[in-house]
Order: sequence, then C-alpha cells, then structure tokens
Amino acid sequence: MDKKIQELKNKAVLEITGSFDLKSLEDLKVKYLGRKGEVTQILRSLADLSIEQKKVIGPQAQALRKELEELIDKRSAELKNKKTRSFDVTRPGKKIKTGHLHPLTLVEKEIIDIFKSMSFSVVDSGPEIETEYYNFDALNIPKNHPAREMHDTFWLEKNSAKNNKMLLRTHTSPMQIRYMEKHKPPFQIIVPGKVFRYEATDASHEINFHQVECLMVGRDISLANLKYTVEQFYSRVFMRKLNARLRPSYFPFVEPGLEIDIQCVKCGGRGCNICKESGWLEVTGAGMVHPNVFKSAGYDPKEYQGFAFGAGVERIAMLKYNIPDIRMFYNGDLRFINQF
Ligand code: FA5
Repeated sequence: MDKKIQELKNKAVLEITGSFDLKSLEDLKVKYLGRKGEVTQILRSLADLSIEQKKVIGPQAQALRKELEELIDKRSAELKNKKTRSFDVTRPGKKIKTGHLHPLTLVEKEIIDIFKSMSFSVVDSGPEIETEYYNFDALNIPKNHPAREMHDTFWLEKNSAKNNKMLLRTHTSPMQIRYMEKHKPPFQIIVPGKVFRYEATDASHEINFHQVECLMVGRDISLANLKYTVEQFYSRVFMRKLNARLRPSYFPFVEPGLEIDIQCVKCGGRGCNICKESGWLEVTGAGMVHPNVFKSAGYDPKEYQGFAFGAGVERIAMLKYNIPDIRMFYNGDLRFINQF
C-alpha cells in the first residue's frame, strides 16, 4: 500500500477508535471524509496523477474511505449505546457479596488473641492422625486402662504398628508431650486444634470438634496460676468479670484432676435457664500435670510443676452467641453462617 495512505489510515483508525464522544467523532468525520477532508483530498488529487499511479492509488484511497466510514458508524453506535447506559454516580452502589470467616474460626482467632495478650505462645496444632503412644500411653493412660473408654476412638488400620496403633486424636493433650519433648521450661503455651470422637451426635456433641489445650510449666506453678488464667481467659472471652470454681475430677494425665466451672455468662451467677438456675457453667477439664507425664516427656517431676486445661471451642462459641445446637456449625446452612 502507498506509504502516505498507510500512514493516514493508521492515524485515522487510532483517532476514531479512541474518540470518547459523538462530537469529537463528528469532527473526525469532517477531518478525514468531509469536503476538505484528508481522504477526500487524496481522491480529488487522483486527477493530476498518471494512469499507472491512478490504477494503484485510486482503489487504495476508495478502500480507505469505505473502511473509515464503516469504522465511524461502528464507533458512533458504541458511543450512543454507552450514552444510554450512562449511570447516576449519586445512586448507592450495589453491595458486593464477599465471603467471611466461619464463626468457629472467628472464635478461635479471638481465643488466640486473648492468650497472646497474656503472653502465651501459640503452638502449631500438630498431627490430627496420632499414635496410640502420644494420645494415650505417654499421657499416663496405658493399654487396658478404663480411662480409654472415656474417649471413643476412631482407630486406623492403615500404617498401624502392632504396639503403636494409629488413631484420630481424641483430644489436643498429646501436644503436651510433643511440645515438652522439644522444649525446656519455663513456658506457657496454647495449642488450638481439631479432635475426633467416635460418639453419637446430639445438641452438644459432635464427632469432630475443636479444643484449645493450655499448658504452663515452670518451677513455681500452682493451682493459683491455673485459677487466675482460667478466670482471666473466660472473663475476656465473655466480656464480663467471671469467677471460677474448681471441683475434683479425674483425668489420668493430671493430679489433682479438676472440672472448672465459671459463673454463668448470662446471669453472672444469679441463676437462669442457661445455667439451669445453678449460677455456674462447667467449662473445662484441668489439673496439675501428672509426674508420669513429665517423665514421658523426659522432665524431672521433682524439678517442675505445671497446669493444663483443655477447653472445647464449639462450647465457648455456643455460649458466646447463644447457639442451641452444636450441629449448626457443620451443616453448611448459610442462613446461620451469614449471621456472623
Ligand atoms: C479432655 O479432652 C482433656 N484432654 C482435657 C484436659 C486437658 C483435662 C488438660 C486436663 C488437663 P474432655 O473429654 O472433658 O477432656 O473434653 C474437653 C472439652 O472438650 C469438654 O469440656 C467439652 O467442652 C469439649 N468436648 C468434649 N467432647 C465433645 C464433643 N463430643 N463435642 C463437642 N465438644 C466436646
């Protein structure tokens, strides 16, 4: 193609496709195709050319005029269409639906933040597929110990050694041993994690749920540290001052073993439907770390003391948001999830 026509074409196409309103498009039409337009001028000048030049330039100039006419019509339609679709910038925007965190994740994050603010370290949750040794033996629950029946266990056949079977961990307490094997006291940690129990579900029991294990070990740790930590933690989660009450209980990995109650989060202890008029809510199993557990981890039990407790995250979330049935967390009903 003739160099001059090619350059003209490039320039015109660029300007026409870049025009932003009908007025500037009309100006371009005049500029290129009007009576004195640049393409029209070329067509007019054909008269002065030789026959050979006319044969070459003539069809190219005609083709360019046609092409630009079509391009202008197309751009004009686009701009008109844009005009009718113009929007009112003062109208409120459409709400964009975004995802959000699951209520259990939100509560777990809050629990973590509270413990962090109390100078606890947050330890990685560890393996959910655990060995019999860490889940039971090392926690002072030897084979055939009746306490194993308290934990209805999903046993795994695959990869199980004869004397150390694999299972889905029934609590986060195995992480006590795993952590102590690698670290020396003093320390104060929490381990949030998923656990599994082979039991029938109801409004307060799931087969998989979450716990937060809390462990503090040092040279002068006592029940007073445990009581203070529990009271601080629950008061902050439920945003009101709550006292704790310690009752004797039994877990093989602690001595003494305790159930801890806190004052009712709804009535503060006066008595209501949530606490069944008792004023107290049972919130966590706890106790002072058993000497045999320290021995499993390679510590000298005469040198160190520690406390531990394991709280259910779902149960905390249920109390916090007044959720009547634990199964609501897992059935995927968006009418529930979207309230958070
Ligand atoms: C334990 O699992 C102990 N490892 C806790 C512990 C840790 C005691 C350290 C002493 C020292 P327990 O089985 O009670 O204890 O469970 C602890 C919490 O998990 C319960 O208080 C409850 O909040 C929650 N929980 C237990 N079973 C279920 C279940 N099926 N569904 C939902 N939450 C559960």
